[in-house]
Amino acid sequence: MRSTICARCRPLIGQARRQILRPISQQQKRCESTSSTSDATTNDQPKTTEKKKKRNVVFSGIQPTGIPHLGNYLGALRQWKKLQDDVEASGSGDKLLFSVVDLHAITVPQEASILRLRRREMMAALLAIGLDPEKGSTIFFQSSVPQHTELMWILSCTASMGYLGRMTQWKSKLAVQNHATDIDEIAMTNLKLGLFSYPVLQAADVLVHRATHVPVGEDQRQHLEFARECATNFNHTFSNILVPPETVTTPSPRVMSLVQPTQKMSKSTPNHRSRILITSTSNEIRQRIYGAVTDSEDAITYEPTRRPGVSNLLELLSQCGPALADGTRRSPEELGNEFNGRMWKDLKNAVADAVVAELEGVRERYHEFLNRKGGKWIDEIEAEGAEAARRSAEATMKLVRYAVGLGRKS
Ligand code: AQP
Repeated sequence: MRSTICARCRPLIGQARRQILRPISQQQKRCESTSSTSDATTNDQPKTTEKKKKRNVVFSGIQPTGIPHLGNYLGALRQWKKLQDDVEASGSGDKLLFSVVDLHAITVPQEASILRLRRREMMAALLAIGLDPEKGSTIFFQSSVPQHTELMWILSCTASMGYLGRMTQWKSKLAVQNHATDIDEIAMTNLKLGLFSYPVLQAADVLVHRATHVPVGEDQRQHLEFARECATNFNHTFSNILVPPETVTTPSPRVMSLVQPTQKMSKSTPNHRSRILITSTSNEIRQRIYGAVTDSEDAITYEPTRRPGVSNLLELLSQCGPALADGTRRSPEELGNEFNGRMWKDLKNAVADAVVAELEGVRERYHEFLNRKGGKWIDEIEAEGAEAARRSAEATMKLVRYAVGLGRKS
């Protein structure tokens, strides 16, 4: 597979190392000392020596609910690619698992033919941003690895309904107030078991591979805390098998909708003008940025609470604009000061140029990958990833089944 690291991305790699992998290496010692089973290398290979270096295992997922947008890219996918670059450069042998979490997607209604299409599109998108099985990333559909749902069931048998009831995600998907205690009957009827128990499946996704690190957006922190709780409960009840994962939050902020900047940019929001897709053309990107809702004030300032629209543009410029010589980025506050007193069109032009440059080549690679070998290439890549992921998950499940009393020692 050809190299997909564009010249613009290269200076960012060093920065990603500092921002993301520092916490991983700092935490590694702790993982080694607290868990006798966190070594993913030994999950599917015989142990040769106790002193063998423990490998980190990174797991993250994305729902196939549409082509990823700039928020998914800056909040997750770009970090995944940087982790891959770092693992490749350091030769650490850390294991990287990235899943298209299709079982999570069906917690809200999906049309079967569209979901089939979107799963493939998401695979093509992940490859187009530079994830590459030949560089150490295992990419697979969650539904191709039945061990995820098997572990989910086992964890469900000890997961507390009270804890799940306090989770915010199902409430926001049903438009129920976060603080609501007395949820009415209509909301309860609309609340499907799958949506309510979504965090248990998310916990299983991570725990079944004994992931040590999970890069997620801020909004997923609560679910990761729950996953840690599931692991600890299981280990206390049965045997010390599961690894409470560390959360690695991405340095990128939430990217907001371009038409309703108090809402996050989202794949499933009906208004297409609210988002920039990673496959948008340069013209589309420019149109979306020029049409972005700001406010009626003349000055350009960074004030996320009072002025979410202009602040979102300054964040995008900070994230997508060129990195400084030392690899750091100019802060949105600093950019706000620089653009204050200048015209709106100056800021919007600068943001559009930066986003176009950041996504350069992604669209072309996406279409090429989607159609390679008449569409079969994507299936082949997924099949290989799924096989590797099944091996990783089965190694854990053998231990789990035995600990619970469901399987024989092997
Ligand atoms: N607007 C955002 N800004 C920064 N990060 C974001 N993420 C999502 N939206 C933003 C991060 O993308 C990763 C994958 O997300 P997901 O597809 O699994 O679920 P989501 O958070 O529900 O994303 P969407 O785009 O809003 O999808 P729909 O519309 O289907 O619900 C996560 O790490 C997330 O934090």
